[in-house]
Amino acid sequence: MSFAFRPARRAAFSVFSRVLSGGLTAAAALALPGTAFAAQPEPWQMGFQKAATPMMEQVDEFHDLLLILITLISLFVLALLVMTVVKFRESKNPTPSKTTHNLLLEVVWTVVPVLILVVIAVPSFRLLYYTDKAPEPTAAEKAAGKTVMTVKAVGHQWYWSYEYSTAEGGKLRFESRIACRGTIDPENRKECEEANKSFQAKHKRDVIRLLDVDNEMVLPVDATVRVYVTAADVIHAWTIPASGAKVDAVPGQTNETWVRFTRPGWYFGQCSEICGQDHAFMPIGLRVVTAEEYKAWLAAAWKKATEDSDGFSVVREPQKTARTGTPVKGTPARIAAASAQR
Ligand SMILES: [Cu+2]
Repeated sequence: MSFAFRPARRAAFSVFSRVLSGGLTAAAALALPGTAFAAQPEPWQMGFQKAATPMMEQVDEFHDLLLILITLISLFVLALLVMTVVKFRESKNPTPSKTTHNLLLEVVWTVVPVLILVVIAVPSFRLLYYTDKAPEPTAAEKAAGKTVMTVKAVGHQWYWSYEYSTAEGGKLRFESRIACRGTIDPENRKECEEANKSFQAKHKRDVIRLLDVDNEMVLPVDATVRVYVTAADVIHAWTIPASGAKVDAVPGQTNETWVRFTRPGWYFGQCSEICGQDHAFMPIGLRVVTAEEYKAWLAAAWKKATEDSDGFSVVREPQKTARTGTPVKGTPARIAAASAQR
C-alpha cells in the first residue's frame, strides 16, 4: 500500500527523518557497543522509533499524511481568524452585517470536512486491516518454504511469558522478567550485580535499565510472525513501538497481531495497559537474529525447557487423566504431579 502523497511526503520529511534516524543510530551505538541496531526511547526523541517492520513503515506514512492535513487545516483556520480580526475590526467595520444564513457557505463547510474525513478514513481502515492478520505467504514464498510462524505472548502481573510452537511435540514456554534494575538491599544487590554481570558476558553489552529482560523473546529476521496475545490475570498490552504492533492482552481472550522485522537487532517495548503496582516493570525485550542464529537459540532453549530450568519449560497438549477426565495443562512435572494426586 502506498499513499498518493508519498513523493511530497518524502521531500518534506526526508531531512527530518534523516536527522532523527542519524541521532537514533548514534545513540544506539553509544548504548550498545558491538550491536548493529537497538530500538529504544532516546533522550529528546522527537518522532517515532525508526520503523523496523512493513507495518510500522505504513504507520509512519499514515502519521505523515495526518500531519500534513492537520497543518493545512490549522493554517487555514488561523488565516480565517486573522482575516476576521483585521478586516472586521470595529474601526474599519462600524456597522456589522446581520447576515445569519448563507446556503453555499453552509454546504461547503459541511461537505469539505466530510471529504477530509473520507481522505483520512480510507488509508486508516486499510492500515487497520493490514495490522489485523499476518499476510499468508505468496506462491513464491511458499515455494521457497516460507511459512507463518506463531508465537504466543501472555501477560502476567508483572512479567511476560512466551510460547513457541515447535516440531518436537510440545510448546516451548519461557518467562521473561525485567533484568535487575538496582536495589538498596545489600543482600539482593549482590545477586543483582551477578545477574547483570552474566547478562553482560552473554550479550556483550550493559543492561539497559527498565527495558532489558532476563530471557528475551527471539525471532528470526524477515520471518512473518503471527503473535497471539492474551493475559493470565488482568489486562496488559503487548507492544514494540519499532514494529508498530500494539495489542491488548485480555484474560480469557486471544488477540492477534503480526510482525516481520527487516533487520536484526534489539527491540524494546513496555506493557501499555495500567495493570497494577509493577506495571512499569514488565518490559518486552526482543532480539531479532539471522535464521541460523535463531535455530541455534531454539535448540538451546528447547534443551533448557526439557530440563525445566532457567524459567524455560515444555507445554504439552492438555492430557486427560483416567479418573476425572479433566485436562491438565502445564509442564511435564506439573502434569505428573496432578496425575499422581488424583
Ligand atoms: Cu501489564
